[in-house]
Amino acid sequence: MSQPIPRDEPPPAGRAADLAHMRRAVELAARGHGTTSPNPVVGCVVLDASGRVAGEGFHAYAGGPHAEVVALRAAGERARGGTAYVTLEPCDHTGRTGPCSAALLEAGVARVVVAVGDPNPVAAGGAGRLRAHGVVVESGVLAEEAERGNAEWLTSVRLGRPHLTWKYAATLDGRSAAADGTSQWITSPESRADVHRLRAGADAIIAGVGTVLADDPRLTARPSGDAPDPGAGRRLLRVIVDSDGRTPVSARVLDGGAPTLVAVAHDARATELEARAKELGRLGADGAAEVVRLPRREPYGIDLHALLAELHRRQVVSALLEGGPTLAGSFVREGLLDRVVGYLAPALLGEGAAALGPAGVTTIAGIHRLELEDVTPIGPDLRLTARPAPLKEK
Ligand code: AOF
Ligand code: ZN
Repeated sequence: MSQPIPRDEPPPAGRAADLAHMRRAVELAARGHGTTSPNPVVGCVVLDASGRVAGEGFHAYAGGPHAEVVALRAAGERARGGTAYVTLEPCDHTGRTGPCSAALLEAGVARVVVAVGDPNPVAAGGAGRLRAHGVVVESGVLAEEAERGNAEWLTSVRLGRPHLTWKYAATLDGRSAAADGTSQWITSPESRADVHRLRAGADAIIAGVGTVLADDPRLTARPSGDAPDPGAGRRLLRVIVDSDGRTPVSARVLDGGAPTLVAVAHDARATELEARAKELGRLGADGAAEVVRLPRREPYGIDLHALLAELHRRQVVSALLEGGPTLAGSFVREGLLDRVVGYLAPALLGEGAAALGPAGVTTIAGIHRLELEDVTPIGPDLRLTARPAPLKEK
């Protein structure tokens, strides 16, 4: 049943059209997902004065033209007197490219509809400048969808740390390893291929040293099937949380195939590791390794907040946490998780390690509640995507 429309809202046709065009802009923005880091994903639709679509655009890679500029170019003279729908407030600064506020003014756009305000203090202010020049600006249209599509970048700018996704694979009874510790291939090849797509969309993969010692993973993103080459133009940073410097110098993560950061505690003995990092540096490998020393903090070994701050400094906007129930539990306990992606195989173990280690919950009142965002069958498995439930307002 439809609700009566309050008098102060725009006419239904106008509002429905606004939502439809913004939905399209959000769709366009998503095309840049995985290639714009450390910049946001942004989409833009420009209408002519009579309301017909005149141009579309999205931001494709950092340093490239902004979504507004791409759409305005496509629209040309038809933008005059028209409307622009943008998923993020137009920028008002000259960075790698010129200000979009100025481009919109020059094109003669009469109305700008924005989904989400720009939290980046350096670039924000576009809405204000447009209004000051007589352009009608409306904000908050389809904000929730646009926020979700840009969650990584918005988190990184707002919180000053990378957006963190924890990925795990488990049986239906929530176990990631059998009683003897064997853990390979719980989920299907289809799920494993999907994980590579996840990795390809991230700037860094984080794993604990326990995983390195147990499985010696490569932690790279391999292209799979018809997926586009995920390595194109960007190297995924491998991050090993290794407070005591136990990563063997022969580990695959130190093979020089991709850059690696080994995070050890400030007082760790890591002479051999540091020597290996120097050696990789001399080879001039794309896969240089670095040992970084961070404050020690029990019970985790290193201070996880300091680790994320270090990654933020290195322009890691989104990180994927893999490997290590203990490490994952620690991040949950610290409230540092933004998304959970679980691959559940229709199988049972009955014994063996749980997917998540201690997460600071001792009684049911402390449960970490999540909200499901998506449920998709992947081959014979199920992929669940969830995020922490927003705190209820009192
Ligand atoms: C983008 N693409 O479509 C829009 C952005 O590094 P720059 O000079 O390209 O500027 C990046 C800032 O511009 C970015 O942090 C955001 O605040 C704003 N808008 N950025 O990369 C776009 N519209
Ligand atoms: Zn811009």
